Amino acid sequence: MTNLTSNQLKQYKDQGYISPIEVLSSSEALEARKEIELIEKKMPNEIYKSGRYNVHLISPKLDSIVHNSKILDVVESIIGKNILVCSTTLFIKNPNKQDFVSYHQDAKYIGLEPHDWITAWVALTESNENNGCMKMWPKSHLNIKDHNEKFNEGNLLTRGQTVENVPEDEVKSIELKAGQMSLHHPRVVHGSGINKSNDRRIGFVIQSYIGTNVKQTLGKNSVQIARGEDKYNFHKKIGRPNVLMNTNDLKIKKQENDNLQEIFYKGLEKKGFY
Ligand SMILES: O=C(O)CCC(=O)C(=O)O
Repeated sequence: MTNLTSNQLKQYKDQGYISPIEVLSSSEALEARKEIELIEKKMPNEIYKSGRYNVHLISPKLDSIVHNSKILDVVESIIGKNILVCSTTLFIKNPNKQDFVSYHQDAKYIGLEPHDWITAWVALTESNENNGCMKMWPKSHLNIKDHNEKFNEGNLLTRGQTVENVPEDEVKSIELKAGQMSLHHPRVVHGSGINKSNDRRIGFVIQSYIGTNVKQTLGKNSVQIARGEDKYNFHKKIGRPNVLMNTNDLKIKKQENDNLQEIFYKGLEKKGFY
């Protein structure tokens, strides 16, 4: 099953990303935003900084996006019919802050091998040049690049991973309306600038949908089955939340996030904010 055109599939293969793809209505996107903001109000530290990962494990609204059949149909046409979800991240940029994301390749540090996986970036608010939308360097997915680890102020990445000298004239802005998504390849170089608007920019990022053949080489990740069957069984399976902020689900999220910290900071004593 797919709803991608042959041009879109070719774009993914040649350029390393596809955008925009309609997946949610604007009211569904707003409902998800409201659920995030309710969690922030009730448990202010729960999804802050390194808590931003795996919020779908405590939020039925975000979980329903992860398992949305429109998204899975598209993902299936790229990585095949057996699909696991190994993590999600909230990339929130609040107004009047200097938050940004340096140019980087996800595959450089996430530990998922082989690269039969894909990231879905779902816009829960509009994402545009003014509020710091993602920017992709087309065709950069063809090889792995060197990264500096800068741990710099405002950088939303764990180690401040940075590919230097990205040719800005080749980079494309990925502008999305609330409810649209982009898909990107594990090796495509991407980043984003600061939010100069008066509202938040919220990206709910399913990072990543992986094929069942994909291993976590830097630690362990539990997964949900999104579609199909898992004959490899490389990863522990976890369930889906029925209610918001259930105590047991909060524990599972914490455990999964502790595992992610091991992966992100493997081999380092120094830790960043995320
Ligand atoms: O949300 C952003 O600006 C960057 C997100 C990102 O780096 C990613 O989805 O891999």
